[in-house]
Amino acid sequence: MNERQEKKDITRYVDALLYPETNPFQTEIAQFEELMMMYTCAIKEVQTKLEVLNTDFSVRYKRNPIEFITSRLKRPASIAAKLKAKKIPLSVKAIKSNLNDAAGIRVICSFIDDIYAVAERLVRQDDITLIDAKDYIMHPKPNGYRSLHLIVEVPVFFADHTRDMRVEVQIRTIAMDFWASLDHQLKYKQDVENPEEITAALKKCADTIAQTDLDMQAIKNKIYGEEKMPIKKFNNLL
Ligand code: 0O2
Repeated sequence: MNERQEKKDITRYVDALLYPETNPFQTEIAQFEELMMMYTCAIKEVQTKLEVLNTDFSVRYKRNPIEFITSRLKRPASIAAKLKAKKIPLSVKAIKSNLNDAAGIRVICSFIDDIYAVAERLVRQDDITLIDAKDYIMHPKPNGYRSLHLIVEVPVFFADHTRDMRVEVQIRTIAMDFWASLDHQLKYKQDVENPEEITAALKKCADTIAQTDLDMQAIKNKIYGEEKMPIKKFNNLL
């Protein structure tokens, strides 16, 4: 590199640091950070709604349908990989328009009917719009994965504007979560010798766990009765 080119590069680098708004790369980073901040706030909004529901249930029905709630922002590498898989060039605009799961909340319930009770009461709230629902409990994935996935939109009030933000809410029982966590761990182990055998063994575990969920639900119905926490049909909500 000659001296002139080197000076030019240094000037560009210093300009990028001093005047980020004039540098396209810096601007994109700033916009990405702002978008992630907005998703973080959307997670807070939806998580608070779920916590309020859980508290209300505990007074009204004398039990908590939610065991615990976790949340995550999708990692930049996962965002990039998902856009690449969809053959969409990486940009902040592309994330906003094409990804529904940059903000994610996982709700772990005690029993299967709690999942639908929580989902139904969340999506019927005035400021929540249900964008999509995938019921992998009624229709498990071929590998045995079970969970209810909702994409909801919630308005978030920022300092000088309001934005409708999308959040993916995955709702499942403790048993379904136990299986999904281990399945997730095993998927990253690339060097298994007999993948078909492992897949079949995992599917068998998923089915056993699903039967246990149904048995636990039956026991709960005997103790609490089925009418204690009425459930509306979830399919009617989309
Ligand atoms: P991570 O790390 O959880 O974010 P779409 O989002 O609609 O374009 P996609 O991604 O197929 O299409 O959505 P889908 O099927 O509703 O589910 C995506 C998410 O569900 C995954 O997110 C996982 O969290 C979970 N999931 C789906 N299938 C499985 C499975 O077989 N095993 C486990 N353990 N989890 C599953 P990500 O983006 O893959 O990862």
